[in-house]
Amino acid sequence: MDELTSLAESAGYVVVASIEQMRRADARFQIGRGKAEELAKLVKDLDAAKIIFDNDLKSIQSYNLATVTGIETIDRFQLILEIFAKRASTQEAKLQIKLANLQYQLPRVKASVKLAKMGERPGFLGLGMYEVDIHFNAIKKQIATIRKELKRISKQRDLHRLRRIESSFLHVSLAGYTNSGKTTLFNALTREAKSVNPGLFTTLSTTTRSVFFQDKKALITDTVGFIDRLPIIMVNAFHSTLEETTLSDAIILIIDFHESLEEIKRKLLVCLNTLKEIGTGGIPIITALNKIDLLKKDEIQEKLHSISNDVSNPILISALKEINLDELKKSVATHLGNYLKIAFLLPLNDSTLSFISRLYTQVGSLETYYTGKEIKVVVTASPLFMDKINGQIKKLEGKLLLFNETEKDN
Ligand SMILES: Nc1nc2c(ncn2[C@@H]2O[C@H](COP(=O)(O)OP(=O)(O)OP(=O)(O)O)[C@@H](O)[C@H]2O)c(=O)[nH]1
Ligand SMILES: [Mg+2]
Repeated sequence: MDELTSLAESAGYVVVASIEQMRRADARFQIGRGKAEELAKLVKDLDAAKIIFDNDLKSIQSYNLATVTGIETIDRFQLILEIFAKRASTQEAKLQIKLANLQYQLPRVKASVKLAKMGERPGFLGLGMYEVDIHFNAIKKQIATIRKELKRISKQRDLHRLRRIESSFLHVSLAGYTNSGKTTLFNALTREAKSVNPGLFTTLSTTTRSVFFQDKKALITDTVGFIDRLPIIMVNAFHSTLEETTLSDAIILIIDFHESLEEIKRKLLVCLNTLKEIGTGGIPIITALNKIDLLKKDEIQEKLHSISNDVSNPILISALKEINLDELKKSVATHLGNYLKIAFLLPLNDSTLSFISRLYTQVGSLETYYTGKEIKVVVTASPLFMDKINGQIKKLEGKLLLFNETEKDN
């Protein structure tokens, strides 16, 4: 219920009351008939404008609840959709949300068609049976169009990604529950000023910048946060965004360590499961326990002890106060593959010069020494990229130098 409150506030609502009931779901109202009437009275007394259910509502249930209480009733999924719709800034995110929304509507329209056919509920949104069919087909058509458009955008992204894989850099992704501090850490590491907010789902699209993890320059990506019980439609809609994470060399998993132990464990599990679901097996995960500036020393130790079975070698940090970030960088660096350093001689000509100027933009470090007819190049890059450089050296009729040789010469 606390999380539902946070979600509601992130969507811009002011929560005036909250009620709970333990029982088997009622087919008509989700809650019991008596509770529904109690709810109606509460709505009237408090002059509330909307009811938000934590449980999923069937369309007939929200319809019945609206009839009894006189105001609109939505469920957690619709609430998350509202937040996403509000925050979406890129065209892709907007389309992803539209798709999730339409997919949510589709089976509900079907139910309404069924109701209309049984004559229980004439029409849907004031539509007749025939119009409901038209409505249903229109939604299906829209879904197909959006899918196509998203595919086109994702193809562009693939190209982008391919270029990134082809570049010599290592990649680090930030992952974690929504509001854990991913963007704050991203900003601290990159000296960026991306929007940070106490609300949930501030970040919906991905941003990539370069950062040094000790001597290893890597690209770091900030992206959308995870949440418990995110419906599969939503996960699918954001698939391509989350996919970025599956292509990284290391993942920094950020946990809000200021929360209760119960919440820490719950969210940790959600994150690890989500990571598994999107297919990050084999990628090293470095766990950063964030917001330690809000905790006392003995509190930290106590909590650390309680989760020692759940995470190995966590790093305690404060992204906001920039505490222990060097320690975190060190840990990431040890998990990242090693860059290699090679040196080679190339004949000085136009092809060589254009190769070198391209190389400048692709590698972490590049030094050149001119020696009359030849040019000596010393490069640091990922092992995969070295193979490609080797190919080019052969093509340009250059010569690979043993590394010791270059050091002596220098
Ligand atoms: N005290 C404290 N607050 C922090 C720290 N790191 C982040 N915060 C706060 O936590 C809130 C969420 O931070 P964000 O960086 O937006 O979190 P996020 O994980 O990117 O969240 P979403 O993009 O919404 O999923 C903000 O109010 C931050 O100021 C920290 O180390 N200490
Ligand atoms: Mg963020």
